[in-house]
Amino acid sequence: NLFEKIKEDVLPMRTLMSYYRCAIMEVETKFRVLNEEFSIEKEHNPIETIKSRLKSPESIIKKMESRNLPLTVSSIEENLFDIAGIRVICSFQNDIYLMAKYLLSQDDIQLLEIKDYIKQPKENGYRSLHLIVRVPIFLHKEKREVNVEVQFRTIAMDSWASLEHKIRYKKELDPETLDKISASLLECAHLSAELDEKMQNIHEQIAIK
Ligand code: 0O2
Repeated sequence: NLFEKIKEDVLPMRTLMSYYRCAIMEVETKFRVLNEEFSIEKEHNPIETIKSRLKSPESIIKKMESRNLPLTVSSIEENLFDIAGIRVICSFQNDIYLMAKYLLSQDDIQLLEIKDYIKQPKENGYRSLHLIVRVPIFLHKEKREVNVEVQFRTIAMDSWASLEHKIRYKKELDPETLDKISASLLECAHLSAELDEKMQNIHEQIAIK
């Protein structure tokens, strides 16, 4: 059991992971509610899919070790902000900002950090809107605030990121091939940004007011 590497009883770590699972449920529900409301009021589903993931014990330990942080439950809780991750795949780019705005306007949500890789894409072409939020979970004896990372992407941004992610872990590629692939990926990122913009424009033209 990997959790045994953590210098405490295994139970506190299991409990912490369970808090993150609960926080994922809370935030997912918030998005489902918003999508439901929009589908009735605006006849439009801003959210295509919601994908959630809990960071694996292997990745938690790897990240803590790479940062030379102590492997304790409290240090994990204080230093890692992406243990609970939610990816919201939106139909259009405007929906991303709308969903982010409505999430952040809820009075139980606290914003810790925002990274807008749509307005300022990463050098490799990566686009996405990242938020770190704190959300309360209600347990039988207490209320706990839990950190959740939310990544908003369009379908085009998401398929680009999945492909790039796969390539990043292909260690057997030689540097020359990797350079060519990276250049080609960057071109794809530009094309996908153009596609998102054009689709957004068409949607605005046909939108039911
Ligand atoms: P996984 O497996 O998705 O969890 P940090 O999270 O603190 O280590 P940073 O750079 O401060 O790193 O966070 P940032 O920029 O918010 O990015 C974190 C997550 O965004 C990554 O998590 C990816 O999910 C995604 N991401 C960021 N940049 C890229 C990119 O260039 N390509 C792809 N495909 N995804 C990216 P993890 O932990 O790397 O991976």
